[in-house]
This record gives sequence, structure tokens and C-alpha cells, in this order.
Amino acid sequence: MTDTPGPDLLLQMYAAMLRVRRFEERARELYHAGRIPGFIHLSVGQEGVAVGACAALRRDDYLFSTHRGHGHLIAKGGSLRGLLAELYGKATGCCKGKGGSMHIADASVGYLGANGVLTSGCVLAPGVGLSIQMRGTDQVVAVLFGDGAANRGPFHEGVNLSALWRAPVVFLCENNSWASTTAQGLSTAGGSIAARAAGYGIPGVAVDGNDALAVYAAVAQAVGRARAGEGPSLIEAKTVRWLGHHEGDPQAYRPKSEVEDGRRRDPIARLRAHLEGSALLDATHAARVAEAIEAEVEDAIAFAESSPLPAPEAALDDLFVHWPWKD
Ligand SMILES: Cc1ncc(C[n+]2csc(CCOP(=O)(O)OP(=O)(O)O)c2C)c(N)n1
Repeated sequence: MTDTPGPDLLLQMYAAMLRVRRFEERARELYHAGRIPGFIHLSVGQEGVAVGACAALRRDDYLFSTHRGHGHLIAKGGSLRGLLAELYGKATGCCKGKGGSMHIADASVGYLGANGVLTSGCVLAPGVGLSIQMRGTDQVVAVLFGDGAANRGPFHEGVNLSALWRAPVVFLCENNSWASTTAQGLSTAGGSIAARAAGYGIPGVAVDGNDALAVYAAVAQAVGRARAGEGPSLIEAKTVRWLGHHEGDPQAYRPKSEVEDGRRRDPIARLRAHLEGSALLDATHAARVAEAIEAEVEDAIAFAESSPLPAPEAALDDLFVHWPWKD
């Protein structure tokens, strides 16, 4: 795998970022219209990380996500229908309506799950890495986590064990510089999360997460290393969360100028400028892509709206594993 995507992949990445953006914007509207229960954490502004990373992964590679995971699933190839129906709590959701926004998983695309418990993926990933080693495949497992999550113990446990085992894990910190209402400067010693890699003897690199191509290059390199049996890497992708921590958060703790500055570094506009500069996209083509994505999102909404809720008698289905050695 090279560190630069070819023309087809570049166009797919552009479409994927737009798909994430429009999905999240419409989910926000639907949430305020009372169509989606519970909490949702949106990733508008952070699309460059999800899409840059997943473009460097294969469909059969694995991904652990966070509580802010809709974009990660879309970038990994998950269906908008299954995702939105899941947010609605409908029986047609990819977890039959029992996961909701923070506990979605979709094994068909290697998406091993969003998680409401911060940093969980960091300690689950070494186990998946071990399973890959034992099965002798060349898959990798990538794990996304926030800057806040990087200050919890499981981050260190997971990186340590993965490094020790030379497990095929890519640790990818999606650093939007806020952990809910706490600024990174008030919570993070040492300043650099990437620099923590040195303590475990693995490569660590910081990239501009608003530049999907920079994320792609860093992840492609880490994936190459992992596939070659050289072990894990740590990447810190710096990005900007445009909206509140969760939908409905008025962001009173944060200067407005920060979000305005973030909007000027829009990852979608950035990739679009690159595509236009390379004569891979023009206004007509871009309008066609936008129109197709609009139709996909509206189709997912119609699907979720018209789907049934799970039947009460299905409440306990799929909750327990029946061990093969027992009836
Ligand atoms: C173990 C644990 N502690 C606290 C929380 C509450 N909580 C949810 S999101 C969040 C902030 C997370 O910040 P970060 O990891 O930077 O991710 P971001 O929200 O910025 O994407 C906190 C403290 C939680 N879900 N799990």
C-alpha cells in the first residue's frame, strides 16, 4: 500500500466524508424533532480522521470506535439504513435496536463496536490482535479514542500489551482538544499524546486530522508495519469538534472563535480543493456526488421511520452465547 491514495480512492474518500457530514447533520435535526431517543455525540468537523483512517484499512480489518462513532461506522462501510434504524431503536437496526448510538457494532464490516465506556477499545484491541496472530491472517485492528480517553489507564495497558506482543494494532487518537467540557491543557501532562509511544518503544506520530490525506498516509504506514508483523503504532490526529460534546450541549465553556477557526479548516473543503486542483472533480461532478448522498441519507430516514420497533418478546434474544459444549 502506498502512502498516497489513487484517483478512485480519493473520490471515494471525498464522498465518504460528505456522507458522514450529511448523515450527522440530518441526525441532529431528527434528534431535535424527537425521532431519536437517548444521547447522540456527533462528529461534524472530524470527518478527516474517520475517513482518512478507514481508507487505509481493508474491509476485513477491524475497527474499535468510541461514543462518537457514527462517522467511524460509515467510513468503515456500514449501511446508513442499519445505522439510522439503530439510532431510532428499530428492529431493523444493525443491532436490532438494542445498541443505540453508543453501542453499535457491525461485524459484517469489521466494526467491533462503539462504546459508552471511554478507552474500552484500547484494552480490547490487543486481544483481537492476538486472535489475528493465532489465526495467522494479515488483518490489522485499528482503535480510535479521544484525547480524554488517552488519559485513562486502559490506554497505557492496551499500548503496553500490544507492544509486548508485537500485535497488529493501530492506536489512533482523535484529538479534538476537548474531553466533554475539559480542555486538553487542563487534563493532559506532557502536551503530546503521540510522544507517549516512546515509553513503549513503538512509533508515535502527530498529524493534522483535518487533512484526510495526512491521516491516510500515517495510518497506511502503521498498517503496513502491523501487517508485516512489526507491531503496533500510535497516531495522534488533531482535529476540531464543531458541535457540542453531545447534541444539546450549548458549549458555554468554549470560545466561539475556536469553532469558527475550525470551520475554516474544514476537512471536506480541503479535500475538495485538492481534487479540483488535480482536475479530478469539477462543480458538476461535485453536485452529482452531493445529490446521490442526499438521496442515500433520505432513503435511510424513510427506512428508519417506516421500520417496526423490536417485539417485546425479542427483548432477551441475542444477549447470551450458548457454549458449543452445552445443549
Ligand atoms: C470510563 C468513563 N468515564 C467517563 C465517561 C463520561 N464521558 C463521556 S464522553 C467523555 C469525554 C471524552 O473525551 P474524549 O475522549 O476526548 O472524546 P471526545 O468526546 O472528545 O470525542 C466523558 C468524560 C465515560 N463515558 N466513561
